[in-house]
Amino acid sequence: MVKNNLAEILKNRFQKTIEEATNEEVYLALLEMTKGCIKNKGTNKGNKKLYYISAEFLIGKLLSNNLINLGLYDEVKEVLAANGKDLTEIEEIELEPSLGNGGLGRLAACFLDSIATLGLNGDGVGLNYHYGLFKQVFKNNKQTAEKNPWITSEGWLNKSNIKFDVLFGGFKVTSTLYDIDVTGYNQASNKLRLFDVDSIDETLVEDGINFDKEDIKKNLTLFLYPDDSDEAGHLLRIYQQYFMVSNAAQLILLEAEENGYDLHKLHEHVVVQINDTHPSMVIPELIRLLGEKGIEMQEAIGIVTKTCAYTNHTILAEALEKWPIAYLEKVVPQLMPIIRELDNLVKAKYEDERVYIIDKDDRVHMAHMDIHYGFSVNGVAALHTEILEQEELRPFYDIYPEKFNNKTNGITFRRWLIHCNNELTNYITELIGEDFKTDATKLEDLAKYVDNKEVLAKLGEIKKHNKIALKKYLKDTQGVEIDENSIFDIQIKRLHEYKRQQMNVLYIIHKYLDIKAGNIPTTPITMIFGAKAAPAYIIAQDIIHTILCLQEIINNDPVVSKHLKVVMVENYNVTKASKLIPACDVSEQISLASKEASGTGNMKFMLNGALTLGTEDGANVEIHELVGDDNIYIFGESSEQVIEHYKKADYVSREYYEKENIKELVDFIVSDEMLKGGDEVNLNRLHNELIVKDWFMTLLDIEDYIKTKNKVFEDYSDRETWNRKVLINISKAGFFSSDRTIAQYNEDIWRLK
Ligand code: 26Q
Repeated sequence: MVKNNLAEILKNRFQKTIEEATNEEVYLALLEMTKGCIKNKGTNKGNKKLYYISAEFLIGKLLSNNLINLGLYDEVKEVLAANGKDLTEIEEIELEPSLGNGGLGRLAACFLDSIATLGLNGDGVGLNYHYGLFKQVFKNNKQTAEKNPWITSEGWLNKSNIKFDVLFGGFKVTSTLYDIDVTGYNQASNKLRLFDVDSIDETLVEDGINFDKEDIKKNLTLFLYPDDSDEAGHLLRIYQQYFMVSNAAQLILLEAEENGYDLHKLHEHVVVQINDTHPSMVIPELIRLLGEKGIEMQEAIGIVTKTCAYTNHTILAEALEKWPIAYLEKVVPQLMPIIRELDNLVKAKYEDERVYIIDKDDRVHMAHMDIHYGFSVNGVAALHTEILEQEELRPFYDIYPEKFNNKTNGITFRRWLIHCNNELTNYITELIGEDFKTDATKLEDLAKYVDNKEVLAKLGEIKKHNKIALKKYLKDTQGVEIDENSIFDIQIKRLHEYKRQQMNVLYIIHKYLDIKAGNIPTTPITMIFGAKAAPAYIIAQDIIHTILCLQEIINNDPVVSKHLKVVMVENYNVTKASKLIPACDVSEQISLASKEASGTGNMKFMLNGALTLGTEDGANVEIHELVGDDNIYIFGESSEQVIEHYKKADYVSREYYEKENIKELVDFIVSDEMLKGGDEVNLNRLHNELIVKDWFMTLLDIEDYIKTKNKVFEDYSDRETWNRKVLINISKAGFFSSDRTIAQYNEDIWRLK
C-alpha cells in the first residue's frame, strides 16, 4: 500500500519514480502520504475535552514519529531501501521546530503523544513562534545566538480559518490559529493548536536574534523567550502570555458553544491544564469572557475554579513568576479588576500574607492565583511534590491539602526507544515480544535474563553499535574524533548552575591533572556535553566558555587525549538527544539535591541502557528505588541536608575551596594554560563565583562526586556485571512511560472517560 501510494504521489507531483526522485521530493511525498493517513484515522472525541495550555511544546521532528504511530515505519523504510533511498537521510530534510527551552517543553510533547495514544480527547494549545528558541553557534569558544527558522511552505503546520481578536492596553491584534496533527500509537489523532499574530513581521529581526522589543504587533510571536531574567523582555513575555491565553479561552468557549454546552456547566465539558505559571492568566481571562456571556462574576469564578488545574515544575524562587501590577495594568488593563477581586476574596478569608495574590510590593503571584482558583495542584516527581507540600507551598497545603497531588513525569517510549534505538527495540521484542510497546511495565519480563551471559553480551554489542553511529555523526557534524571503545559519559540539559555542569567541569580538570601525573584510566573516557544557556545568564555563558576551552586543551594534548576527550555538542536539541542517548554509558544527573523538580533525561538514559550517576534529587529518587542500590551510583548530600544549609545559611564555599585538593581544581580555571586561549573575564568570573558565592553548592559535593565517578569508571571494566546493571535499568524503566503519567492525570484530575 505504501509503495503504490508513494509512487503515485511522486508521479503526480514530480513525474518521477521513487528511484528517480530526490530526497527532498520523497520527503514531500511522504509528508503528503502521512497527512492523508492521519486524516483517515480520524480524531478523538468525547463529551469532555482537555486543553493542555503551554508556552512550550518541544515536539522535535515528526516524520518518523508519525510513521511509527501509524504503523507504517517499517514498510516505508523497506520500500525506500528497495529504491535506493535511506529514510534516515530523508529525515534530515525536516527542520526541527524549537518551540521549547527544555524539560517542560519536551514533557508537553511527550504528553501530547500519550494523550492521543490513550485515545483521550485533548489538544495542546500554545504559540507559533516563527524562530523558536535561538540556535546556538560556537564562535571563539563562546556561545552565540542565531534565529532558528522552521516554518516552510509545506510542512506539518496547517492553517485553519479560525481567527480571534485580542485586546491589549491601547491596541488590538488579530490572530490566526494553526495546527499540527498529533498521532497516537495505533490510535486516532488530536491536535497541537498554535496561535500566531497576523501583523507579524519577520524582517524586524536584525543580526543574530536582535529585534525591536517594543513593536509588539510585529514581534509578538517571533521568538520563544529563553528562560532568563532580562528586564526588557518581561513586558513582551506578558504580551505573549496574554495573547496565548486569550486565544485559548476564546477557542474553548467557541468549541463549547459549537457543541451546545451550557456555559454554566463548563467544568463538566472542559478541563484546562496550566503548564507552569506561563498560562496562568487564562483564569482571569476565562472569568472575563464568561462575564461577557452574561455570567455573573462570582459564579464565573466558581466555574473556572472547577475547570483549571495547575502543574508546578520548579521550586527555584527566581523562576516563580511575579509580575508587577504596573506591567499588567499596561498590557492587560481589562484583567486587573478581576485579579484584584480574586485577591480581595483571598484577603477576606485568610490572614497569612504568604497566600495573597498581590503582595505588599504590588506584585501579582501567578502561582498563588492558580492554587486558589484551580482545583488541582501537582508536582512532577514524588520528592518535588513533597517539598512543595512541606516547604515551598506549605501555607497553601495547609489550606487545601485535597488539591495537592503528585504526577511523576514520564517520556514517550515511541520516540525515546522505538524510534531512537531501533536495534535495542528489536532485540527486546525478540526476547519478550511486542507487548511492552503498549504496556511499558512488560519490560520487567527482561529480568529473567539477568544471568544470561549471551543476552548481556548482546546488550553490550548494541550499545557499541550506537556508539559507532554517534561517533560518525559527531565526525560529520562537528569534525571531532572520538573512540567507540571509550566510556561515553553524557550530560545534556539546559545550562544552569543548579544542574551543576560546573561540578562536571571540575571532575574533568581532576582527571586531566591525574592523567598528566601518570595515572592512566583503565578505559578511556569521553565526556560529552550539550547545553544551551540563556543569553542573559552570565555565569552560564562562563561555564560554556570553560567547557569549550577545556575541550581545546585536552583534545589537543597528545598524551591526555588518548585517555580523555571532551565534546561539547553544538545546538543541543531533540534530534541530537535522540542520537546521544542510545550511545550513552553514564548518565549525569548531578543537580543539587532538592533543586531539580524531576528531570526527564534521566528516564530516557535509563531506558536506553545507561547507568545513572546522580544525586538523590527529582525522579532520580524514584529510579533509585526501582533499580536498588547496586544498579545506580548515588552521591552527595540529601535534599534535607541541603534545605537545612539554606535555612541556616551555613554553607560557605570558601571553606571547601581552602582544601588543597579542591583548590587545585578550582584554580585551574584561571591557570596559564586556560588563559592562553580563554577569555580572562569569563574565566575569572567563574573562578570567583565558585569561591565567594557558589549558590548551588558545587564544592559541597565535589569530593563525593569525584570518588563515586571514579568508582563508576572502574566498574566499567567488568563489562558483564556492568551489562547486568544495564539490563536491570531497562527492565525497570516501564514506570517512566508517559502513558502511565497521563493515565494518572486522567484518573485523578481530568476524568475524560
Ligand atoms: C519564566 C519567566 C520568563 C521567561 C521564561 C520563564 C521560564 C521559561 C521556561 C521559566 C521556566 C521554564 C522552564 C522550566 C522547565 O523546563 N522546568 C523543568 O520541567 C521539567 C518537566 O517537569 C522537569 O523535569 C525539570 O526538573 C524542570 O526543571
